[in-house]
Amino acid sequence: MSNGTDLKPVFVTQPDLPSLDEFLPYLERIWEKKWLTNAGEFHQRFEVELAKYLGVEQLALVSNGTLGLVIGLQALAIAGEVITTPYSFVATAHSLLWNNLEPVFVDIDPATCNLDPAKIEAAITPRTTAILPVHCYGMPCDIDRIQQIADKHGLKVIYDAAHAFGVRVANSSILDRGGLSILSFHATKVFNTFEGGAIVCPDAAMKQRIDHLKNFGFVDEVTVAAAGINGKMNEFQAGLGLLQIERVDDAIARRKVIAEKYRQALRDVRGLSFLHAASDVQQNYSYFPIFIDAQYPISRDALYARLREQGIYSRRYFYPLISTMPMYRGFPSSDPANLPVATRIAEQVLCLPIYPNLSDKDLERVIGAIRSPNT
Ligand code: T4K
Repeated sequence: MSNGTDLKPVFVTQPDLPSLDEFLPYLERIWEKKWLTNAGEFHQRFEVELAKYLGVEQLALVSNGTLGLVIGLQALAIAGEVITTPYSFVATAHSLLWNNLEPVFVDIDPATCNLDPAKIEAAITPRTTAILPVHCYGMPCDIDRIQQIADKHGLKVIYDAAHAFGVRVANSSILDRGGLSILSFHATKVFNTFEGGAIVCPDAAMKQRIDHLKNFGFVDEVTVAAAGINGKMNEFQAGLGLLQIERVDDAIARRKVIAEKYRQALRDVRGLSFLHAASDVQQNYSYFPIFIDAQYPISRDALYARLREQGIYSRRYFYPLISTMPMYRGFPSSDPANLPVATRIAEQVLCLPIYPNLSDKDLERVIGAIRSPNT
């Protein structure tokens, strides 16, 4: 990609991968056994080892996070209206449309960029059956308050935890809260298997239901229990996943160094602000969003363009808001007057490059470009 400079492009993220030498034995084993997918040996091992790593009881691997959401909603038999956030990647709301469900958008809390629990109850109607919150940027939602509201109104909770790999609060995983949590292992995520994902389940019965749903509904060779889909993870992905478990702690540690460097170097810049995690949150540093207000010398979009000219490809996650997209803007809850915080934050956010291989030199270059946007 040409960026008008001789410098190597710096993307918002870059996948963390083992060496080819490390992956070769996995490939050789797949070629030798000729068992490529459908609950192969790597798939079985990866499910067990990943659950252990994450500190959860049960999980079902899936081919990507989006299908994880679609299948999770089916597994919980969600119907009617679902309360969710407009401030996310489109897959969150798309999973509702793929299940013929109506999204009801509720505004976010500016301190976390997650669903604002104080605004959820006003959006509940007799047709509401579930809440689909997102742990945006891996910042934990207010899980306890959301659960209280859900219990009071008899609603299910399904977390989009695509950004929340390994996130813990008070030393306990956030992934086994609510009914189900869906992870993404897409190339751009903290933990990647090229494409991939997992559904964290509360018990073996739910895992079995999901295992059927992700395999066309097959219970055995001749019994199809549900109109399932093909959401299976293959052996290539699972083998890579096994290897990635060994690497992810180091990857998160390097991300933490980068995040702290950004905070340190940018904290005195007028017009910039950051999110702050509570002290008991063990973060994964999956994204580094900054928020740009009128006190910064140039607008958010001007900074985005200025960085691109210098080969720095930051991203405006999550602009535009899902509720403004053509397939969503007709829903009553999509009215911007209903979503003032999300509307403002979407205009202010810029996610900076953060990934283990980001060199100190490139990091300094990004920091310099933000500190002096007019040079
Ligand atoms: N829920 C939430 C909250 C999500 O954020 C996502 C996905 C999902 C659900 C769905 O999960 P999956 O079905 O994807 O498992 C990216 C990702 O494609 C998407 O997975 C992710 N969220 C979203 C936040 O970001 P794009 O359209 O921004 O990706 P793209 O291709 O522009 O990549 C961004 C940058 O990453 C590139 O500029 C360069 C770098 N990159 C990307 C790829 C694909 C690489 O260096 N190598 C690569 O292979 O959506």
